[in-house]
Amino acid sequence: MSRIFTRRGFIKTAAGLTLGASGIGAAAVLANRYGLAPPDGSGLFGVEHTLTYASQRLLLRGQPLAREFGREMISKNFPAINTVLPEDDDYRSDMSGGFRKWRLAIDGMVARPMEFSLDDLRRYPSRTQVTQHVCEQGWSAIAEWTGVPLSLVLDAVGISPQAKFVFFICVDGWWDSLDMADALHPQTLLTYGMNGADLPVPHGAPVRLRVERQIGYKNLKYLSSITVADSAAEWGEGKGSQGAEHGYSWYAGI
Ligand SMILES: Nc1nc2c(c(=O)[nH]1)N[C@H]1C(S)=C(S)[C@@H](COP(=O)(O)O)O[C@H]1N2
Ligand SMILES: [Mo]
Repeated sequence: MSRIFTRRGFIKTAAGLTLGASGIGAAAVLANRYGLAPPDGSGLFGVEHTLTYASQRLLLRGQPLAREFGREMISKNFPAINTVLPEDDDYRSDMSGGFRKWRLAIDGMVARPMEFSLDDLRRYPSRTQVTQHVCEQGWSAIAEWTGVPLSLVLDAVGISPQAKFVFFICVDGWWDSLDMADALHPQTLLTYGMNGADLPVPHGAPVRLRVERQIGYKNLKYLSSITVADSAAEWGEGKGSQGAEHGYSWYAGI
């Protein structure tokens, strides 16, 4: 008996020492084992990204909602930044035609790859939410967003149980991804309406992503296709987003 206890004590102490000495490395290993490692979790800022992501994911396990506001809080001036009109010729001609030709393809690890027109998306139950957009460049603004919860569309195409990421590609070449927790979060919308009107072109028409618990740059504008995947390795440098290749954190929770 006592030998077993001693042995347990030894294991505990050893584990404690290891954690003390290289707690950060051990945390990264644990995060990996429990699926809490972000795609940009290696390299110079990898440990920091992993710790942020893993702790946010544990804290937010119950999928709490981001704060919503009353309509009276809607900002009079909501800036439009970066791309405000994609250069793509097809986009521009489609824009003149009221986006009748626009299609959102969803493929990858899904049972039924599909293409959705704007009308197709509008036929799904919609959600409207007044939320605050926070840009990493130091401004924030509140708007009302209307769209179809991404989870409904992912249900329609039937995502594989192995799916880990949802990748988004935009007309202007931006691309990024979400983990399944954010992809299936009830406030994550394929957004076609802003402040009671059609989503304006400078804000990403015809359809943009709203992902309310992450910072501005994750809210992709001008969506053109979506791919469901079980790994980020095949995408660019494997860090999960274009931004992560330029030093922005893949996971940007707020
Ligand atoms: N496709 C695409 N998505 C994008 C951007 C962009 O330039 N292109 N800019 C990002 C950034 S940094 C922010 S803050 C918001 C800006 O959205 P807004 O122009 O509607 O304010 O969109 C994000 N999504
Ligand atoms: Mo931003």
